[in-house]
Amino acid sequence: MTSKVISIVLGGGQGSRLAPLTQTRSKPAVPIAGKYRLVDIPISNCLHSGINRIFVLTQFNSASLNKHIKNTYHFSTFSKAFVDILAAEQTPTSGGWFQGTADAVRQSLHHLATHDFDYVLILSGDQLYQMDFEQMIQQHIDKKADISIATIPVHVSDVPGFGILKTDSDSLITSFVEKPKSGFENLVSDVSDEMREQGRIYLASMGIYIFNRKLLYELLEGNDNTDFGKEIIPQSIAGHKVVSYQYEGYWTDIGTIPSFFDANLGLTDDIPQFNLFDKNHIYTRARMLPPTKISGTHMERSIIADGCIINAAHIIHSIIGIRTRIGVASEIESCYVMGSDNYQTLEEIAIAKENNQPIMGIGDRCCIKNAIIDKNTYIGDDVRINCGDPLPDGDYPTYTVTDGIVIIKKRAIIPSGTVI
Ligand code: ADQ
Ligand code: ADP
Repeated sequence: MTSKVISIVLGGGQGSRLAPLTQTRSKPAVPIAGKYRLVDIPISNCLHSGINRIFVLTQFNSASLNKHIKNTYHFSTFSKAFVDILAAEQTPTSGGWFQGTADAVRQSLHHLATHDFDYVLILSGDQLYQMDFEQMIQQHIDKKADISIATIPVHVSDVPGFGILKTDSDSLITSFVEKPKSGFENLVSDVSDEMREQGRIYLASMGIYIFNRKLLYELLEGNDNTDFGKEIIPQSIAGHKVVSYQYEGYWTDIGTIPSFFDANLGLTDDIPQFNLFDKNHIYTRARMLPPTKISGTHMERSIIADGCIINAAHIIHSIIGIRTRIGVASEIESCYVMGSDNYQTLEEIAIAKENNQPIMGIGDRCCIKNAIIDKNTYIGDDVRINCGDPLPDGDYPTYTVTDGIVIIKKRAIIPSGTVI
């Protein structure tokens, strides 16, 4: 059944909500959880569901995304499996940037044409969840649906951020309003007791769709509708069988800095809602890094990736990404440190120290709280980041503050003694 499915991962528009993490890389390439990249989540869900023909649509291509996909997803030459990146491109019939989700798929349809498939599974690239798409496809076939939408019960406070819908007793979607701002009381759904107790009485679209092949072409060709949520889905309700596939597991949007930060740090919980240790684990690049070396550090609720050299005083409620170096007596609390792409040699470190320049990683006696430290940053000694009064939002050459979270930009050099 899944052999008849092609998956399209919507890798992101300009990614401005994740800026500055998306300043030099495309959104699917943004690192998460210390060693993965955003795109690994939808791809892993597909592979665990038996779907192995995957296109990743992205607004601009970055070397790191290409490299990551090329180095990670290898398939037998005897299988039809692939993970291909489709970046917005200029062709004789289109001008460049994708105008929205539907436009992105429209501009990519010609790449699908030569493949054998009956269904297209469309996924968002910025969500954290583990879902078996095989069950959703089975329901789509059993119910003879034209379009299926994965849905999840949400609280009233979340309603303005989602496509909200109502179904009949057979899961057929009878109304759909994209991100309603008011007057949505009539959209309350009949949910399970458990969901009602949690106040989750509205059904939201998860932005995960299955389309029958022929219908997808009909809906996208010959018009200039740009979005699934704003146009294609609401317009399809009347004339087509649009069915809800209800999901009640953990699912969260990670498209903004606060949600990205919370989702990452949430992984350090005792029993996190998103379980990295599940048997259906997330795939990523096998890097063959040395094991992490730690000395004199008190650690609580933290995840430390491979290849780190850590001498900090304490690390609490934090994720420390691959190849991170942290100097002596430093204190790290509620941080996501992404790590580095390479190590400095001992010689480079000695030269930097002679010249009083910071080495890659975090120096000695630093205090860093509530921060995201992007890759390949050089933070000197005695640096204090977000360890005083709450900071107002703002954007500066080496860092940005968003909702009280400090994001140190990729490759930033923060001289010794700096206070942010
Ligand atoms: P949003 O997530 O707000 O709502 P949108 O901004 O269209 O919708 O993004 C959907 C996905 O497509 C995201 O992963 C985004 O990065 C990606 N994307 C956006 N523009 C793109 C482009 N031009 N090219 C490539 N990828 C692009 C949608 C639905 C709602 C639903 C929520 C659930 O519209 O109905 O409730 O998802 O999160
Ligand atoms: P990201 O999107 O994570 O910021 P980049 O675009 O910098 O990543 O590319 C990351 C890849 O480039 C890594 O896999 C790493 O192997 C390589 N790379 C980046 N900088 C260096 C460097 N200074 N030396 C060696 N390899 C590097």
